[in-house]
Amino acid sequence: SNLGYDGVELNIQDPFHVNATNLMRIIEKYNLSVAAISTGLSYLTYGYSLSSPNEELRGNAIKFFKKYIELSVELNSRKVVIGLARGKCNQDVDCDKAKELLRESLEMLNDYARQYNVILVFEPLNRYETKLVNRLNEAVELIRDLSNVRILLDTFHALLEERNVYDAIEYVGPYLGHVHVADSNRLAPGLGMIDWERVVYRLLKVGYRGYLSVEARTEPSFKDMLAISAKTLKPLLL
Ligand code: LER
Ligand code: MN
Repeated sequence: SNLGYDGVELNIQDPFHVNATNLMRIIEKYNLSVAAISTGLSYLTYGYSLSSPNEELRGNAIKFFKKYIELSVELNSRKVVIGLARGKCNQDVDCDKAKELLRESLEMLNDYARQYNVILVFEPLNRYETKLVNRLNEAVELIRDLSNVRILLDTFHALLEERNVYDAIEYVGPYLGHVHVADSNRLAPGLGMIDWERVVYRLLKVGYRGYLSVEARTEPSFKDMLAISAKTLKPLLL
């Protein structure tokens, strides 16, 4: 908060083991809000994925996401990220089948999110992290008829997968629910090749008024990364 941030995105491994009241007290003490809850650690730690062919793992992923949705209300965020927890596909797990299962899970969670007035934000990830939904148009196809699922655009992933990150913002504008920012090398915005003035211009053009959630490598240090990101982005937002 000293560096000028308004919020924090929380990466929560297990939503059943969080003291929301305590957490909220700490966050408010620093005058911050919860920008979103990210969920990838649940997949990395327990293997729970929304597209898993293993019913038990998929069922646990759904249980976790229902709890993430409830937690996002308690933390006054109402935004839950679906990134790595969508799962993966490869030679063993057929991509079309995985996509079908993912879609089923999304429909179920969409209904649950609607009851709680929460938005799920689905994040296309680059091909080196998963083969299951890399591009924005694929993601839009998947979620366009779901009332409570929107797209999370991560500038780093978009740079690797889209023809042009600036046009991509404009394309996804009508579905945009959240934004992760990192530069072309995943360092802090300002330390790579992305033109941040153009990014912000397009975001404003499509009417995006949400958070720019910094998700960059903590180099040269966590604090420096945050300071550099703020120095690059804040002047563009005033
Ligand atoms: C999550 O938001 C993300 O961008 C992934 O690259 C994490 O592995
Ligand atoms: Mn991201």
